[in-house]
Amino acid sequence: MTGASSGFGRATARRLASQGRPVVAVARRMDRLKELCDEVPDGRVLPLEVDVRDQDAVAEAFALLPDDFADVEVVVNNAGLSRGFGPVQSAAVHQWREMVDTNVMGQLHCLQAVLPHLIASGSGHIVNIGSVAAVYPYTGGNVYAATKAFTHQLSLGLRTDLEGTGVRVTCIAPGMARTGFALVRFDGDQERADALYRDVDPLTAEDIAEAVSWCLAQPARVNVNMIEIMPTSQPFGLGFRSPTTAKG
Ligand code: NDP
Ligand code: 8X3
Repeated sequence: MTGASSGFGRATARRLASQGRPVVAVARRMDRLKELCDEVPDGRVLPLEVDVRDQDAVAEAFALLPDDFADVEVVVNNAGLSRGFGPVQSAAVHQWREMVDTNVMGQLHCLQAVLPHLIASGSGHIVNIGSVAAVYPYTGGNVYAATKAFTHQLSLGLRTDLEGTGVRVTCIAPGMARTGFALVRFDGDQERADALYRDVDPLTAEDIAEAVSWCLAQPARVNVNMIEIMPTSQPFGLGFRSPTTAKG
């Protein structure tokens, strides 16, 4: 489970551990991962401080998993972020690089580390977290949305590459959810993050944990390719209403 220190990842790790699954919880903030471990009894969560952008660190972490956690059956590729909200013509290159390195390369590093094991086992399930941003554009979404479109297409591509292996691939595309996501996007500006959700009753991290859990629970013959989940109050990309529209 990558990105297990917050939001979807944390809720999903909690959910899967409560079902008796051993969970390898990956993120950079060890203090948060330790909090997660404290919430889950019986040592079912193994906290691993790994930056998914670091290919060698990801490979090493997987290769050195202790016996109780080594038989990986499910990979939830969830670690990801957005930086900035400006139009592409005025964006900062370092923000693009961080999003691409995390959302695109990070996912690939995790896949590379774990796929040989899943294929050898003849089963397993990869769940990639995409986004409605990949499908419904909004101003300022540009590069972030494109990294998520990568995830959607990669998921379909994986399905073809893994034909006959027994390994399943699912992409879940959530809409607006109140997690740490907006705070990261706005570099810790809580007021801006809160403003994003003002007119929306957003999804919760638990809503997405429930979707992941449901996909995993399907019989082995069933592959859920894609689930798109938006808040009821979000019919558009990012739920934006222009001031004019909002007033009617
Ligand atoms: P959070 O900010 O709450 O969680 C993001 C998680 O990703 C954190 O655990 C963070 O851990 C981890 N992470 C980020 N960078 C790295 C890295 N380099 N290495 C390892 N872990 C990393 O946001 P969400 O839970 O909302 O986001 C989870 C996923 O869902 C993301 O891929 C996001 O794009 C996607 N998403 C979010 C939506 C939303 O509205 N919230 C909607 C649609 C998709 P740490 O900082 O400790 O490393
Ligand atoms: C995050 C959803 O709409 O805030 O992927 O970009 S959105």
